Amino acid sequence: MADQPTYYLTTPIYYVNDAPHIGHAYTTLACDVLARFKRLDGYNVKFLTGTDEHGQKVEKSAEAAGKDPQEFTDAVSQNFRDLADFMNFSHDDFIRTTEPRHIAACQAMWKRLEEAGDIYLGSYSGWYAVRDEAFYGEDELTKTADGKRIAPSGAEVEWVEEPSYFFKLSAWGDKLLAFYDAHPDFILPESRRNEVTSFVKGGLNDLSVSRTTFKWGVPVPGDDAHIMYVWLDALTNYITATGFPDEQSADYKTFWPADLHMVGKDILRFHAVYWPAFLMAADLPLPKRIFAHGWWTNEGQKISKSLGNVIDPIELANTYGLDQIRYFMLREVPFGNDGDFSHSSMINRMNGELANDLGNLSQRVLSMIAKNCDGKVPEPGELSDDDHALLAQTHGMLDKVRHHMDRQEFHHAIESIWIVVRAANGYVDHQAPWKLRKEDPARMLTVLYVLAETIRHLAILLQPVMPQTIGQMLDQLGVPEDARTFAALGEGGALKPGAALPKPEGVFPRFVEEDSANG
Ligand code: ME8
Repeated sequence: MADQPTYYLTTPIYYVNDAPHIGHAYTTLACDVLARFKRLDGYNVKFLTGTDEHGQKVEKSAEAAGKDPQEFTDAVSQNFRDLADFMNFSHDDFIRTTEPRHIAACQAMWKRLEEAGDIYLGSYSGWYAVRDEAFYGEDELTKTADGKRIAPSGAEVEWVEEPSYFFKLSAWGDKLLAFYDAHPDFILPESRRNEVTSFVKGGLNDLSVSRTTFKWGVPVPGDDAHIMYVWLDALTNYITATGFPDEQSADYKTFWPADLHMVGKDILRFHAVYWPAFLMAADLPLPKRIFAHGWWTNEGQKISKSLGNVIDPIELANTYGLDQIRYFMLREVPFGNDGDFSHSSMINRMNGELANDLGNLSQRVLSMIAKNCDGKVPEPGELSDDDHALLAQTHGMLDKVRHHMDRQEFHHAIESIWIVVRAANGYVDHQAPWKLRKEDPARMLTVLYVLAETIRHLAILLQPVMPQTIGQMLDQLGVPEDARTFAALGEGGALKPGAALPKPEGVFPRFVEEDSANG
């Protein structure tokens, strides 16, 4: 389709120094839900994720594991791909920064910056945190009792002195500020935008963009003694995946600039300051949005390997169900804020909202249809005011959900759906179709039809969040695979009275405590 709208979204590429955990799964999940939503809404979507495999931190981790860096990154990167499959992520491409396509793109990017006159040779002396792969000014650091210097992220810094190429970041401050001004939705949420703006207003220093004291990275073109700073290398992945430096490639033309770079708040500065400055200097178009989400803690504590409280998404999904945790992560915390994981809130959401609100609604209605309508979609009669009222809410959902999804307000998107779930439950209680069975069977058929149509809408809109379980729900409603897009929400896709339905089965079990012992 020539005029099909397009949408390109990316996750951060994760460092391969460590096993993937819930934080990585969270960012990619948010992108997965959005990618699925856009596809169902008719977009040609490109959804990119991957692994960041160069730099001192990865080199050190490989060394500690007694492995050659390539062998090490091959193994850890595979863990990230396995997690993505396990989580049912629908990425279209998985990029690794050690791939030849990416090394070529990085070197092309370097040359453009150099030709633009934005790179010069100097020497760096200052503080560097390997954990963050970031340079810090003395004024940003705090000192511990034993004299160590600590970056705001909590990472320890070390003194570095070496020849280095610099990027003239200082020359881009005003242009960045003008860009933020002209594009008020470039950085979301708004509080993060303010943070970035005041950082840039404070004045930018030139950025050291090459290192000479280790080898694990992309060589600087024309000067093999230097390797490119890992963040310049890593950020370039977003454009590599579109075929850059071939600006004539179909993917580049279709998808660059990206619609959304989704990141955690820890790496906002790299995405909202450095990356746009590199792109401006290289005379390339800038992405449309950087969204920085919040940070998860575990039962109130920072998640860290040293505290031994890292949450393994696989374990969690084995306990509660994959779609249950997908739902929980996007429902529990207003997207953008920090959030706390606790088993009790997980169980509350799972039992209260999935098993009770949604699961019971669908199970009640479908079993009444199975029992009282011969297992066929009932034939509605004339609609009452109550029927019209519920259907109006049902039909109004898509616009609301779309509005929130376009601003990455996943929690509001889900709430817009849940308003209708609750309204439908209220309608069941009020209409009491089980009583109508004897008193007014024709009215019962109408009520069950209105409910089945409402459930069809709810399910179609919930597919991005819980693709597997909701797929089963749509199977039970007899909705064909090709009638599950948002275009099919309209009358053309409505349930056909008389169509036979399969035997209903509950898809959202309650969590009972013994399950944890078994699972
Ligand atoms: O920073 N809560 O990679 P990284 C929420 N390679 N999100 C979390 C989280 C938590 N507790 N922990 C991690 C890097 N994340 C670079 C990125 S991009 C060009 C290069 C998520 O492996 C969150 O998205 O340290 C965060 O930004 C990212 O993982 C950091 O991943």
